[in-house]
Amino acid sequence: MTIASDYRHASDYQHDVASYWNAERNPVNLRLGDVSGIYHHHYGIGEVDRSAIDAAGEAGREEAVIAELHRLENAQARLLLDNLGDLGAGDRVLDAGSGRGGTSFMANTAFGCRVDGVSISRAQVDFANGQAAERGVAGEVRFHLKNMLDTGFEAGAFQAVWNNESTMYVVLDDLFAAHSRLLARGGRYVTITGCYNDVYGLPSKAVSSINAHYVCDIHPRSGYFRAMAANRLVPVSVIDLTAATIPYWELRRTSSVATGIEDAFLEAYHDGSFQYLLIAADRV
Ligand code: SAH
Ligand code: GPP
Ligand code: MG
Repeated sequence: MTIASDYRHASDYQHDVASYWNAERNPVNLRLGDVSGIYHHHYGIGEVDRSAIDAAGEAGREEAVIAELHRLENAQARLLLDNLGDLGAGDRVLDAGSGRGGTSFMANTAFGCRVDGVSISRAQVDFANGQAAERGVAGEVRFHLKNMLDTGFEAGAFQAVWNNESTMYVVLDDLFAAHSRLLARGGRYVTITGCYNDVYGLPSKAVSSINAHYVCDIHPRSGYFRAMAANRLVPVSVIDLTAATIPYWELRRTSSVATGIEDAFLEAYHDGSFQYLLIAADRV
């Protein structure tokens, strides 16, 4: 498969991002997904439940840690969904940068709504559509190989749009212009994202290592609010999840599925150069 034939209008950078995700098979994502059949590419929030890990004993520790990391990643997606507002079976929602589809399936289960997910990676789109068929929801949850900056979907067609850890791959002004066009008036936008802290200054060494690791470009916190204001998106809640995500990283750091990026996240969160935020906004 050539990425270029899939993706004629992508920039060279977007080809690199697609290559990363087409090749990605990290146990930290696949083994966690295997726990319940919901596959995520985002991090976790909440306190670690030590009781399940301790009860498992030495022989069961590895599996118990993996199940616990998965539970914390599910909790992250649950919080995002809780901020989408009242949605029902008649609504249509967009998962922008949908990965292997985990948050999309959770949204469909929670609200009965129709979900469109878009990813720049052919392998991810195929994986997620396979999951939709297996789960018997292919008529309601569909994944598309599309650039989230240029989906071609009809203007105003979506009651809600979210980015779960996918804003750091695009220019925010372009992203929010696209979302503003797709959202119905009164619709809701939610992102959970890592951003660098304007008070620290520019990206720290640890933030720069995270960028290099994932081929992404973490934005400053202020960039979100500026680009939202310019695109008819009015913040209704902002939650600093930094303290809530640290236990996930501490547990992951000592687990069998650590990838080596854990210390950069912990350093960046502890030195104040980086923050994990949820931002919800209304399309006015
Ligand atoms: N939201 C998912 C996946 C996050 S990983 C989850 O929470 O599990 C980041 C995702 O952004 C990947 O699926 C990647 O393919 C996607 N992505 C990056 N740039 C993109 C673009 N320009 N258009 C669409 N998807 C993009
Ligand atoms: C995806 O998670 C990582 C990102 C979308 C990019 C960086 C996110 C920030 C908040 C900065 P993953 O689950 O694929 O990563 P890993 O393989 O490390 O678990
Ligand atoms: Mg992961």
